[in-house]
Amino acid sequence: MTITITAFERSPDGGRGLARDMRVRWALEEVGRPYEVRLVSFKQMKEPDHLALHPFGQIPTYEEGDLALFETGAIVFHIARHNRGLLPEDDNARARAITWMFAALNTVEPPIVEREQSRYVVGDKPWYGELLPVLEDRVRVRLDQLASRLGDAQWLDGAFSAADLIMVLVLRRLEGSGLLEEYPNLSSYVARGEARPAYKRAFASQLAVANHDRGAEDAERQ
Ligand SMILES: N[C@@H](CCC(=O)N[C@@H](CS)C(=O)NCC(=O)O)C(=O)O
Repeated sequence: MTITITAFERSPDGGRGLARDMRVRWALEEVGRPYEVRLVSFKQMKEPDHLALHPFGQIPTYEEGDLALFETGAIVFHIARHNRGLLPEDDNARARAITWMFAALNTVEPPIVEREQSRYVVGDKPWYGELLPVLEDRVRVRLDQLASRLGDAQWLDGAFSAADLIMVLVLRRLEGSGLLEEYPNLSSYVARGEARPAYKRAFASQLAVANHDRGAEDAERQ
């Protein structure tokens, strides 16, 4: 059955792999499932056809036959359940990997996104200079804890799993902040994720969309 995901027609990150379709692309690449991508504009994302797939008008979505899903945690979990390679076979190890998926999304991602969004939401306020260090310290609390749990391990709990896939991409959202660099073991962990062939294929496919877009803009200017 064909798998179709949605992604930004014009990703605000210009193809740096920070948009959340990257999670789904990487998961599909890890398990060797081909997929199609439907690109949507910001306008289309808020229109009824897309809202029927995603109640919050966001990307990515995932369609496979009669099934339509939204929320990257649920999508990656679905892919991992139905294909080998992203979750351990052993019941307890699987439960622990799922726990880490939730931890990445519910415990580590929120302060990272809060810090990132603050610039867009209140970046022009006179008190922003005082707020930012507070938000950064909230991120550091989680990074301290994560770094101390990860220690010298390669992955969060034994072999690479869907939890690492999500955690690596959550941590990548800190790019440019300098925060990740304060934690050498977390930086190496992210680099290990980025070195995986499936990651590289997923990254290249989302970058190709941005490059195509840039090519079209250049052609328009000429
Ligand atoms: N919790 C959702 C977040 C989805 C999300 O924030 N998507 C962003 C792109 S990375 C989006 O569509 N932003 C545009 C908007 O919210 O209007 C998930 O993990 O799928």
